[in-house]
Amino acid sequence: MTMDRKSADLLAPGLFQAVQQAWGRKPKLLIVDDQPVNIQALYQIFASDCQVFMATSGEQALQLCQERQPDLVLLDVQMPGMDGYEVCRRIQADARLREIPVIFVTAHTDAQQETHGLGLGAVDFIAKPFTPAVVRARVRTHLTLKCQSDALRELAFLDGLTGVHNRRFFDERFQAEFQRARRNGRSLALMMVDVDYFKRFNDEYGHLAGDDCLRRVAECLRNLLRRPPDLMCRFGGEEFACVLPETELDGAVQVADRMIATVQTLAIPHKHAAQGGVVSVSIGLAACFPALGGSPEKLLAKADEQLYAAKAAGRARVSATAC
Ligand code: GH3
Ligand code: MG
Repeated sequence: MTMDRKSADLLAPGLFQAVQQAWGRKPKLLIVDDQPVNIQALYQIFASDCQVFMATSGEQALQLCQERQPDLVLLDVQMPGMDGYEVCRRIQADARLREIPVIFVTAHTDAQQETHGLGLGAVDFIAKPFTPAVVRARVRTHLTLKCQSDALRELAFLDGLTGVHNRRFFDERFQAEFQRARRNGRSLALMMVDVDYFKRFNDEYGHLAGDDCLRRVAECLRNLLRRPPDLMCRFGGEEFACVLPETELDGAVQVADRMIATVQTLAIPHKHAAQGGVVSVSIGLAACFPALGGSPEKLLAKADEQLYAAKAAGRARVSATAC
């Protein structure tokens, strides 16, 4: 097969290199068409640059979206059963899916149809029969945009000082983890971790030293939470919240003890410390089985109560309750 220079460039390996680098993996592309021959044609264009998933019906497309979280969907409009418009509407209606860009690939591209599809939230239209170079170029553009918006979203959930997740992220994820624990009948533990006598630390060493201390404590806590579903964030000021899914009270107490000990081994000098002349933390811990009742707010209030108890009992310790 001969190829002119331009299409050879477009088929060169590494077409999505920048995107691939940012994500640390190949982009995930879902191709939806009821005609396998159309899927095959699109597959050949992307097979080497993307991880490609294929669906021949709307229902299958939605299922793959849930299971695989593709980065982009190439969606046929006319399909028996659920058509492409309905698939797009359902993707937009689902909070877990709505960030996935949808490009319609259709033989019927009059202005009215395009307006309708774009109104449903699609990002682009490609006319059939398509030109491979055009399809590649459009997909590349929209994958790049998706990559950039993912990065911005991630940034919006990070705390600027410490680099750990922020309160906004906690609010979303804590609710979601509580519901998940309720559904699967597992225990959920919440820890509130607070730096001891931090006001005195700032007064003694200055705010910049205080900021540096918070960064080091945050990094230390984060390194101690190793299971993938564990979540740690800066709750506010010198207070951090840790959510430990599928963890019962005993296990969480062990993690808390390790946190307290490890923060002390950072050996950050603190003239007015609770113990040993170095910065320490106190931890309030509460664990519950959401399937038996309760609410995220109640669990948070319990962990807070325990934090006050740990402070009142002398600081640099954990106080815990099952609820
Ligand atoms: P306790 O042991 O009872 O927790 O006492 P504390 O002094 O740690 O608690 P308090 O709530 O009285 O003071 C918290 C201090 O944390 C006050 C505030 O200036 C400081 N702080 C909050 N956020 C930051 C920050 O981002 N940087 C710095 N340097 N200080 C902060
Ligand atoms: Mg404090």
